[in-house]
Amino acid sequence: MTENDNSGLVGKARDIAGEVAHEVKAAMSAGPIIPGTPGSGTPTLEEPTEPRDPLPPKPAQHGPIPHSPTGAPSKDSDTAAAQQGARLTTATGVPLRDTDHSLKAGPRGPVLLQDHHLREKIMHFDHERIPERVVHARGAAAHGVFRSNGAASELTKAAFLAEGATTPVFTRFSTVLGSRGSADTVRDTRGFAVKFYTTEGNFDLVGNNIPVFFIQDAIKFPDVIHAGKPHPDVEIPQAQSAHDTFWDFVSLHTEAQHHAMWNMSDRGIPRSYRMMEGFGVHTFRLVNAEGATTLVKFHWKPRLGVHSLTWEEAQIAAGVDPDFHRRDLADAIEAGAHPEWDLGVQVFPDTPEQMFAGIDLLDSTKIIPEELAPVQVIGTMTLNANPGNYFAETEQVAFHAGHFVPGIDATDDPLFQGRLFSYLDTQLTRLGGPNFDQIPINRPHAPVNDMLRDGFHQDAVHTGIAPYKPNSLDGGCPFLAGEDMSGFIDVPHPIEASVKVRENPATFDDHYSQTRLFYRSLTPVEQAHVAQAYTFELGKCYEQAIKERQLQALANIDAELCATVAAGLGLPAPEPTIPLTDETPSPALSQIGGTWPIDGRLVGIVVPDGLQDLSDVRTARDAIFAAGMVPLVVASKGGMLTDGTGDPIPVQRTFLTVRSIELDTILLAGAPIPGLDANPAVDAKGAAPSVGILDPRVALLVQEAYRHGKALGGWGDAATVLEGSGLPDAPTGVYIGDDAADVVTNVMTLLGAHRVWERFPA
Ligand code: HDE
Repeated sequence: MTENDNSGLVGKARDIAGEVAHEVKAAMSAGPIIPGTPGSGTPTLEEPTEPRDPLPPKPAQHGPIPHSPTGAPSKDSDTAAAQQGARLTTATGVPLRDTDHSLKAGPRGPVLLQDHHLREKIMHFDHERIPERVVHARGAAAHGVFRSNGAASELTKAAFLAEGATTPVFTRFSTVLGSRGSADTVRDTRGFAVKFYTTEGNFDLVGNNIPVFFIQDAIKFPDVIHAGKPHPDVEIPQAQSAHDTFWDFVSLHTEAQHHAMWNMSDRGIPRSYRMMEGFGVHTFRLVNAEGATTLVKFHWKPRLGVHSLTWEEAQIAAGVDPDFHRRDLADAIEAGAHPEWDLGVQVFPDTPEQMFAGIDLLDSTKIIPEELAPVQVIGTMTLNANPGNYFAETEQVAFHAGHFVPGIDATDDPLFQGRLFSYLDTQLTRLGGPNFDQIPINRPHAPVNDMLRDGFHQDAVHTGIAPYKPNSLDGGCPFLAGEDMSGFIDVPHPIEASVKVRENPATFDDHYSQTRLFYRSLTPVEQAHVAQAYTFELGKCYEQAIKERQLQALANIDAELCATVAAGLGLPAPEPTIPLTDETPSPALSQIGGTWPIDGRLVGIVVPDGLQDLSDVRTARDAIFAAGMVPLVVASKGGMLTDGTGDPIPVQRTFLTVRSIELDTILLAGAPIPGLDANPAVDAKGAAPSVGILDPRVALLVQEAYRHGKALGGWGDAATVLEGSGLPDAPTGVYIGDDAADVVTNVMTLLGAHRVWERFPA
């Protein structure tokens, strides 16, 4: 079995305890995994001809946990292939002996209309696509489990939040603006949607990685999305906000300024889905067993910390690896580095005015700083398996902000109220009818007896004759639930008696002070990134008036920020039109300054040609695996590295295929001379200062990694690579030693801070 060959692990026993999602880690522990294997079997050179049943999925994959369309547990396996038998058939199960030739009147045709297999095959292919989501079209998802610690059981009667309850989940991350095939690393908000398959029905927490939203009222959603999407005449630019229509809207509709600032910060370019916070954004109402209510905001806190790409990394990745985030998620899970988030709540008393510390809890453009209302952890989510089929699961999953369970309820936030309509409605076109809840990934794990009948794609074969209430013909079934066990009980919350109006409360009027609060809570490095992002985005706008209008908004946020951006645009910085408030910074909003686990991080080991002794490389690989990271060996050409003593070492990347953006850190096992395919004069990856001595692709690797604040390490002649790549003398965050294990230990310490922040000018 080679390093990339996991076939021996297939079929290992899986933990399907009760309803809980699988722990594939046990199966993976048979040996370290270099993720990325395309299938569960190792292919033969010749096309296989001996009939055999479909292969099982890879060890780190499974499908939806099987339930009937109406929520009954099924004995089916979530790892069984949907396709059955060894032979090719039609959709109706008729065996076929030829799928390469149409039925023709003689070898030279014409083709005959009676060829059912031809017509069925083409007809089905023609309809393989469904409409992509109008927003959040591009995404990646994983299965997992949520374990409650019971801390919320005083606040809510929701069964899945009782102490010790474990609940299967399916979580989908996404960008907002781009089409389904767009790049992952664009500057944008990320969706963070979790479906909890609870014993009381499905609960969906459909949030984002940014705690505020562009608009306060759902009626503005089409406006902000039309502004952010590509220009309608030429459909440019794809998946980004650096264009006139976006900034036209944001600078006119200034309640969008706070969210826009978060997008311009490092939060807009996450390093990984695994390293993002998630926010429910709106305020929710919890109801406990006694009927008492509390208002809460939901937060997901990643155990790996919140980390971002640099803007240059994000741009390179969008071209070199547009699948950067989905690959990262799938690979980490396959490598056994199961990402985890703590779910927490900020808790507020449910007072009639629904305000906290002077902040309106119904205004989704506002946060409550964590220093005023700490986040209390109520459980932990672990993502531990990849989907078995992208379309069936990630594409067809249907989240709905109104999928509540008993004990969780909506508030009157006008943004949320509009979502309650939208998420049901959108599925009618996207998933082709009203029965989308019966698609396997959407099926509840609780009994369903709903009196909803028929319609497109009805999967349930309902029995009985009385899908109405009251009835006696079906024995009165279904019966109503008692109040103690029922969802969708509207908490008797008083509504301000008033006349019908189309207006916002006065507490929604301030659009700038929290934007300023966010900016002032960032460290100088993060603030510099914000200024660069505004300068870049506005610099991409064509119209002068739009740049000037947005500069006016920045003047109302922070004079220094405005001046920096104005200087970059070559425009004068305007004076503020409102008095600037003195906001107390919220340190919790900064991403920098701590140390975090490094699970699943990718470590490149660059090995020069002809290294006589590979024992240091083996030592480094073992230490990297032992730390829960993934080593990728990089050499001048593919194949195996051998030194005649230990096991051969497989090469995962060559100087041609590697790029710095996919590596969190680089270890140099010496100084590689130019590979046979290196051509400094024409190589797209550029020439090094020391052409002829050092492979130019390695020099570029080191230069980029250094510029992006990545830790570097090495042994042997590694120091000459640093010099040859043009790094400064005594570079910070670089550890060169004699002992490979010692180098790995030191680089791991640096990696814990995510980047070598000292390298960034503030
Ligand atoms: Fe969404 N949103 N949204 N949204 N949203 C959709 O539903 C909508 C909003 C969010 O991975 C759509 O099934 C309206 C806030 C996520 O499948 C659609 C408004 C937040 C996802 C829709 C909002 C979100 C969606 C498109 C203004 C964060 C992807 C396809 C009132 C709290 C879920 C679909 C997935 C998807 C409507 C605002 C998060 C059209 C009308 C605020 C993560 O129904």
